[in-house]
Amino acid sequence: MTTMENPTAHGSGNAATDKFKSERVTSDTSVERASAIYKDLLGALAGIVDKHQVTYDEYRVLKQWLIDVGEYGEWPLWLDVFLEHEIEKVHYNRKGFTGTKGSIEGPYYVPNSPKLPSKCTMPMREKDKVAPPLIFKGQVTDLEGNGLSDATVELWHADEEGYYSQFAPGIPEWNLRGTVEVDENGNFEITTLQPAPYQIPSDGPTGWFIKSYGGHPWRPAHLHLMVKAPGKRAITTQLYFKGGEWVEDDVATAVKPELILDPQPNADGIAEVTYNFVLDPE
Ligand code: MBD
Ligand code: FE
Repeated sequence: MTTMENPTAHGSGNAATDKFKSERVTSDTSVERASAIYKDLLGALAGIVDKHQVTYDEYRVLKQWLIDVGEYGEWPLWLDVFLEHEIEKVHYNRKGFTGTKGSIEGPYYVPNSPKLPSKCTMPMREKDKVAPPLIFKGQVTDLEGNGLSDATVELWHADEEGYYSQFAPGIPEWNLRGTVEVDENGNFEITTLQPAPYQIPSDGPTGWFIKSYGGHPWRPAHLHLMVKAPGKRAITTQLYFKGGEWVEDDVATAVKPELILDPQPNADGIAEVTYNFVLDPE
């Protein structure tokens, strides 16, 4: 974990890279499949170089930038912003899901967050409460609508400044992270904060990349979720807010219309929304 005074691209990037590296990943890809993928990958690159008559200066800038992305630890960030949504789409279609739609995990998930009861308040600091509260409730069910009593709803999101605990300095380890254990009918009621739009750090190579093509670095305000139950396919998803800034133009291309919430004030004037999760069988 990186310890630094101020949040920087370097700091959050390296924290995300360290987190990812802590688990060595593998895939059972065959030699034949690897060969076919590499051939198409290199063919696509060759086609781009030829189509745009890429110069030696541009090639050297690319080489420098690739080195910088690694040194800033920003591969998890860049890949999850610009590529993960395509992987998620293929995953969703190949598996034939019919339950709740998924979305990208992003670089800031941490497993094993503290368990919370079905009716709970997310761990937060006094200062986080400048953001308006949000009551987020619902039920986890199977495809037939039966409540799943053993389900868990893992929730993580940024604070009012757009920082995620464990990826920016000075935030309690599990701030705005928790694993909610639903009640005997699969219900949960979580009090948290309304997140703000998220800006990709602009002081690192992912930010430079966005600037170089005249793009914007924003994601709409979002909640990250992982919903699991024994014998069911786990889903990783995100929820957004109707009418929110950048909902129509997410830099990470991760918004789906089925994932947009429309909270309304309850009797106490607190924004409240119900969203039910439907899990496919394994
Ligand atoms: C995020 O918070 C996020 O969700 C993604 C996908 C990329 C960068 C930051
Ligand atoms: Fe996020």
